[in-house]
Amino acid sequence: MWVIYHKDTLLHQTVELIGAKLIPALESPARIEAILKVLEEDEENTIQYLHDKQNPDNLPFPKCEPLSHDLVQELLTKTHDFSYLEHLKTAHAAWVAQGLVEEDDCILPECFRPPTNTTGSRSEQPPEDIFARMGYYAFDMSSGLSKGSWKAILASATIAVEAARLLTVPTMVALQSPYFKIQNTVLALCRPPGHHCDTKMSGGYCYVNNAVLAVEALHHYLNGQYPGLLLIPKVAILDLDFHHGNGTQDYFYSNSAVLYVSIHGLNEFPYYSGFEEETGRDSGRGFNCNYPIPVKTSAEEYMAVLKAAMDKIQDFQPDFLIVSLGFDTFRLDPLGSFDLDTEDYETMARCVRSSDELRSIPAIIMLEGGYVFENLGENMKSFLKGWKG
Ligand code: Q9C
Ligand code: ZN
Repeated sequence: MWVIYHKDTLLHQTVELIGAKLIPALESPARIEAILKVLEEDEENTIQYLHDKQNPDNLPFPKCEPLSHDLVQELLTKTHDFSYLEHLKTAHAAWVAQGLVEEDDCILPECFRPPTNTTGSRSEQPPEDIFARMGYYAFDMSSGLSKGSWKAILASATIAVEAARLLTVPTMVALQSPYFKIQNTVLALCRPPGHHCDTKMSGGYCYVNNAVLAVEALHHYLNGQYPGLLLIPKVAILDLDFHHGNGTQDYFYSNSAVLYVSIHGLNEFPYYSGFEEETGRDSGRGFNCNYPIPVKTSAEEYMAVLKAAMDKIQDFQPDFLIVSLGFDTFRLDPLGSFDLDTEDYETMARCVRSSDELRSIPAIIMLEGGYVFENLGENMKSFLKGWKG
């Protein structure tokens, strides 16, 4: 398995408000460290350490557009609000400069923008006050910023773009390098996660939507390969995180070239989306599919729903598949309530790859949530075992 990792993803470290308690955020660097450790133990994995400047293009691809950081910026600006990105980049340092916090503290929103405030154009604007702005650009209290957050957010985005690059390259080099013919999956160790983030609001530990970026990056790389043609690939996004990916759904809601399918906890965070009747808008109608399932759902019940979701995806005949993979469906997860155990991830992945057709779709497995870091490595290993078949 190709795995993409960047050590800057570890730099983001915050606190969050759960109940009435301020605690170190459950979404922690230890999550990535735990997964990486297990992946490094298996020599069948090819791990690309993206931060390795000595060897920035350490893959044996003869002719392909190298990863460009300008491109990551360009795609970020295309998919997210410009002043939101500026905010993410500068807010922490601005608070420190104004003496509101110490450098090692993290910052949290305090006053949110009331959605019913429609008295005038001023209320639509970000507040002048840097302190207040934190609440304009967030929808909950699990989206704090620390000193290293922006670097981590950027690394996470870069991983998503790199995953798309690696996936589109093989179509070009397959004939020269037979090894890549069988290589149709990239595992993107993104952190922070992305699926709750829309174009201008962080929340649920998400700051930039990595799945959205990956789709845009696929467009970029494919069209670079075949200049003169406009290729609009069909992309299916399968969201297996315990929580509904409101940001991803939102971005593609009117888009018929992207099918969003999500299985998630019923009446759980983020609370205001993920219902069955959300099926898409305008030409995107029919290309959004939510499977909210009740708490305590057993592995057997879960797999039946997943089978239905995979039928839907197979009917769509996608050119690419992005799996937004969260391990907060694990039975011990503090933020989830399904009854899935480590071996069930193997079954889950087998189900995603259960036909020749499904197996042939080039895929990005993209990390979203999952908070029991002690089990994350084994759960990922189990999923990859099922994926390889
Ligand atoms: N009482 C992801 O898994 N807090 N985000 C929920 C419920 C936010 C989860 C609190 C959970 C966010 C990517
Ligand atoms: Zn989640």
